[in-house]
Amino acid sequence: MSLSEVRFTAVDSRDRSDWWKRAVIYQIYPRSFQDSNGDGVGDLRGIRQRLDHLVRLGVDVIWLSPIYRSPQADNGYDISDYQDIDPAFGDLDEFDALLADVHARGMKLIMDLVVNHTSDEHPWFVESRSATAAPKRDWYIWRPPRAGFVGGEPGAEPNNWESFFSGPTWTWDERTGAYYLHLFAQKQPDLNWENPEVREAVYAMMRWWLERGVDGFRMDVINLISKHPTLPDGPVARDRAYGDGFAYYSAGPRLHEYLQEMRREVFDGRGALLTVGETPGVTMDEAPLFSDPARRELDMIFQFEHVGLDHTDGKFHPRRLQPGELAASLTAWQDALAQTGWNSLYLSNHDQPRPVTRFGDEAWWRESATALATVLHLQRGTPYVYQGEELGMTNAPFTRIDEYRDVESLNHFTEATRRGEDPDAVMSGLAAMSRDHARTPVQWDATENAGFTTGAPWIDVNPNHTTINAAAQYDDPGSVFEHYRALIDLRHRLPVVADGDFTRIDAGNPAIFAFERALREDRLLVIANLSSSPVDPVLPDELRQRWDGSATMILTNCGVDLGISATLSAWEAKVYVGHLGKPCIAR
Ligand code: TEU
Repeated sequence: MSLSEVRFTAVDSRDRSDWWKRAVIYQIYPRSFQDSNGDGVGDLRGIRQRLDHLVRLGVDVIWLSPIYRSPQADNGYDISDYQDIDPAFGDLDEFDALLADVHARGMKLIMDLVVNHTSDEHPWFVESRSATAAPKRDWYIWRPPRAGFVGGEPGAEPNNWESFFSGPTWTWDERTGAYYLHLFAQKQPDLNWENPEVREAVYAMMRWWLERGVDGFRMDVINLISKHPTLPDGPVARDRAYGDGFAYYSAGPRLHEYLQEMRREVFDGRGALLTVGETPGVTMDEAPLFSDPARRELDMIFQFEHVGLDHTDGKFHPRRLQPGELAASLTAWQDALAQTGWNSLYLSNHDQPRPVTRFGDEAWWRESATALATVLHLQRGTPYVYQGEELGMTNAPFTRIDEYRDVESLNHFTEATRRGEDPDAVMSGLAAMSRDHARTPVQWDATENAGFTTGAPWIDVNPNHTTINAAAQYDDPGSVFEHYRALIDLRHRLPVVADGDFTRIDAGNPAIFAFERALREDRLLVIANLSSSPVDPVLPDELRQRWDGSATMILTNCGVDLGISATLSAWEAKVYVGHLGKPCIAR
């Protein structure tokens, strides 16, 4: 039976303020999406040229990584003008044209909001660093050297925190004889959210974008905007020069106050918008505080547990996951937000390695890419597709440091080798975990540079674009792209996908991720083998009795249906619909 023959409980989604529960969001990293002018860097006009790819895929919302004016020290996450477009990407007229094109196709567009920090070239920081008496001095976080030290000498930093991008979080500024805080690169000074003028300036900028017509924001490291007022030292791991300040710079005492204030000042009374917070390190206890609708903060957040499972001594010393670890983590988050709050579902973004390489198996490329997508998209939450994921793009085969571009990777290489780590070992860490794996250009076709640019791309195109590319996958019913399209279609058509409860099913083997979704009488059953060997599911009797004979398979990455208890081949995934009571679910 095909999906079009199955009828489900109708849920009226008009006027739903939580419309985003049935939406799928597509992240564009503009620098690597499509170049239109041959300079090797993707741009806004390039995005406009490729919008039909997104229409074909069926996504509802585009999240645009930063396109604001920026020195590009962190590829645009270092903003020097929040109300202008970087010339590398276009200008405000081109942006308006893009927004109009997106809206004309029935999609929405959300912007990346990077307000934990600015660029050091932002006029606010230029003024702040100019004099201790400057009116904007207090817009950033300035501190004197540690007592007993002379500013600029080793160990004189105000505290021992290590930056996300290696080295201390403090940079000495000779002119005014003080250190400024930067949790990320030196060129990304942290704003002082304690200062009400800073908050008002941010809110005014956000209102300006909403008035221009954007549909919401993805908020970069939003759980880091409130710091512990005394900025205490963090614990120091063995053999490390710096401490971990996470407990003191994340989830600070005023975080939720700021988010509630932002909601009132920016979003109230504006209709169908979307807000999603990026919250690294957030715990299951904290998560509902952000996305409980009654608290009036954000619609949903990105948690990081499953993308940290393979870290050992930091992200650049990864390990291969054991069967079942990924599913256990995702299940725990389903359970944590079952009653209150809402999950953002993702396997990748511009900061993470490619999921088919990391969580799947390139030897089972198509099967593992589609199995991972199946278990992700059919959970409760809002799925995010990162550009190229829908094509099963893989990690880059980089072997030399000069192939990498990312400030995090380059700083890590310098710091780790300076500390005495074996350069080959450092290169293996990058080969597994560098953010650049997500940033190689989208593989549109098999031509030179994959159809991304007619010039020299800013980062190398993956040579496997000759086989892995969009043109080869359109209309091929077995392709990764068509599988993603089918999953997105299921969310739009079946209310049980968007709104149903989630229950993990123990299928007798940790490699199997099986779960059931339920909404009133509608049921959905997902059974997937997340391993490269065949496995026999042992399903609970109660489940078999309920499903055997009545299960209708509506999607598979394998082609055959031998029933819900059949042996699963490597990375096989299948989806069944069923019901309680009536043979077919009528509205
Ligand atoms: O990332 C913040 C973050 O915590 C990570 O995803 C980060 O990239 C990783 O921990 C480094 O190992 C956000 C953006 O997504 C990222 O691209 C920016 O570089 C960062 O904030 C600073 O704006």
